[in-house]
Amino acid sequence: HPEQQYLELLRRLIAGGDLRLDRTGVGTRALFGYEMRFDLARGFPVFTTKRVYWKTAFKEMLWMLSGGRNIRELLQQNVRIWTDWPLRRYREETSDNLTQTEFEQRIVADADFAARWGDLGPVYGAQWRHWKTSDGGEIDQVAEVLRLLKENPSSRRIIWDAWNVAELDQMALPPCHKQYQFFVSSDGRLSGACIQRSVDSLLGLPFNIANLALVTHLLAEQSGYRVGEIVWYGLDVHLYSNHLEQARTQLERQPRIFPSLKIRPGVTSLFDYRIEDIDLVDYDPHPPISAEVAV
Ligand code: DHF
Ligand code: TMP
Repeated sequence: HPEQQYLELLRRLIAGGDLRLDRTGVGTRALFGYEMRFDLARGFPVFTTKRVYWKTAFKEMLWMLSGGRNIRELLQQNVRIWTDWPLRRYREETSDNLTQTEFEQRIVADADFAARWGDLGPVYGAQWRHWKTSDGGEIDQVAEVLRLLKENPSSRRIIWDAWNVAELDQMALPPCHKQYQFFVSSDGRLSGACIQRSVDSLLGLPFNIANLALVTHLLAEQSGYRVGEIVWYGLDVHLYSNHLEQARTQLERQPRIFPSLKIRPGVTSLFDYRIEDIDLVDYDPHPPISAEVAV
């Protein structure tokens, strides 16, 4: 089963990961460099050995594709995975001790408050869609990828990149999944790859794989190709020390058959997709496993 690639990673991290103290102070077991490949014709790679909240992940991907950088648009759809970082900044800079829920409600209710405190800086969406040029213009890298897929599919430059060195210091977190590249094979299949510099193997990674697969499907749909593979490269791939038990639980489980992705036909632009247009059918995972995210 293709999910064994992921379980093998967890096994290696538990058995032989290098123990290192990290930025968050939690501590990780880490290895440097890991590759996984999934043939999208064999099902949609959303892991089954725990429930992955794929709708939350997909909403995050659509938000990035829209150029989003404020958590308000996520919270309006009940997506809370990015709240911790702006909340920490708010608490530090105001010494106001709002609860997470109070902070989130205020972001949704008050547009001015959201503009001041909900902004993550020029993160993924901002770089993908609005990379700033030195002459004051901007580049839509995603539109450029779509153009190349249609006009020059053998190009070796079908890339978008979020690692904007000059703006890293303005971002709530520097990009983790920092570069995407696409490839059209001679039989008309689109493959997508992602390079991820830093990988939370328990929490972030299942979302990152599902989102790489989703965006590859959506690009294929919009440019008239069938889907090929996704290829994922992680560099600092780690397991937080407070995720060890969860990883062991997951390793006791047998992977199940992958679901399939259904995209509503007739959406004419990549940027018009809404979550209602996308569904996963026959997803039958093992129960959820909860874990704390390191901030
Ligand atoms: N920091 C760290 N330390 N790890 C991350 O994975 C991470 N990911 C970020 C931002 N910063 C991060 C953005 N993506 C969750 C999943 C993805 C994500 C952030 C958080 C998460 O907590 N997932 C839980 C709950 C999902 C939910 O509430 O819907 C999960 O069980 O998958
Ligand atoms: P870092 O900036 O110190 O590397 O911390 C970022 C942490 O967030 C790290 O554990 C990787 C994790 N992460 C993911 O795994 N996937 C993601 O999509 C994001 C945003 C973060």
